[in-house]
Amino acid sequence: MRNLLVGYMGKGSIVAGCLAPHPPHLVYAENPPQNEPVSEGGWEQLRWGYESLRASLEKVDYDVLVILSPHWQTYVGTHFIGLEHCASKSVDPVFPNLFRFDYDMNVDVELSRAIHDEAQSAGMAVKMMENPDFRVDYGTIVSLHMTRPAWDKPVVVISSNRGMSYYSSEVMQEMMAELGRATAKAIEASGKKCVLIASNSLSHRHFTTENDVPEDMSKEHIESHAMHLWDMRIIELMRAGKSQQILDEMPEFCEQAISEADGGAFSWILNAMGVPDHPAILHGYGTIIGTGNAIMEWPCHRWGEQ
Ligand code: 2X7
Ligand code: FE2
Repeated sequence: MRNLLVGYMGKGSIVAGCLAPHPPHLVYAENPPQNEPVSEGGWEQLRWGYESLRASLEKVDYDVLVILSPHWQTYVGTHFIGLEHCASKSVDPVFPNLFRFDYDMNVDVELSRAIHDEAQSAGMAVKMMENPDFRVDYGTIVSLHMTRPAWDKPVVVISSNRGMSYYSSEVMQEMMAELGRATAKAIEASGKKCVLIASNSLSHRHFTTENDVPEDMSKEHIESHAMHLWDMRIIELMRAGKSQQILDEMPEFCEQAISEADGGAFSWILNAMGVPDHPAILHGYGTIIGTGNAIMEWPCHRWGEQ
């Protein structure tokens, strides 16, 4: 008898989406064994926010973490890590005093390739990254570590094609909408349950000098009132489920708040989730060297039940 199900999986899903910022200060403050520098803590509100996100994700059944980081910058198309295993030391180029981290991750190359192929079919410029000496960017590593420090789930790592820097915010948004739809389509066909991570800060104006004690919290605050107003506006929109309005305001947000959403991760995740009108959960907010950072969760796995 012929098995008609062979070759067709289907019914995979995005079970949660997360906004998971990646300042290396968070890992430094946690003092995990993988990181060389030692701290006295700091940025607790954000680290408690991550604790709350992790507790929430503990209740979710999932197979893979899919992440897009603005620090893996590829100017000719969107790239996907195509190596089964990546392990090395990551040193932050701006904060080598805070982040020298031994990472070790397994990649779901099958799913990476499936998203790559869907994006290619939609007309996007894409590439599987297969250089065995490739060093994973610290944005990817910090967000993955803070979301799941056990490093026991395979990951899909997607680059930022810098559409905004190279063309315009409108082009960036168009490309991330396409990539988001391709991501959702490939995940559905894969049969896998995925947690998506957009690795970026909100407002991104930062201090230009560092204190002698980086974790001295008496020196930490938002860079300006204007940045605070933008951060609160975007958080309220997420909490109200107004994803379309966020996408509509994205060009002004990126320009006026110098937002790290310029890398496309935020637009990508909203589109992958189908531009949800369901509210996101705020797990934490805080500043790091003046930048605004929110830890958010869209609990997509619950939406079918409502
Ligand atoms: O990459 C970052 C960031 N996005 C924000 C603050 C501090 C450092 O690194
Ligand atoms: Fe960053």
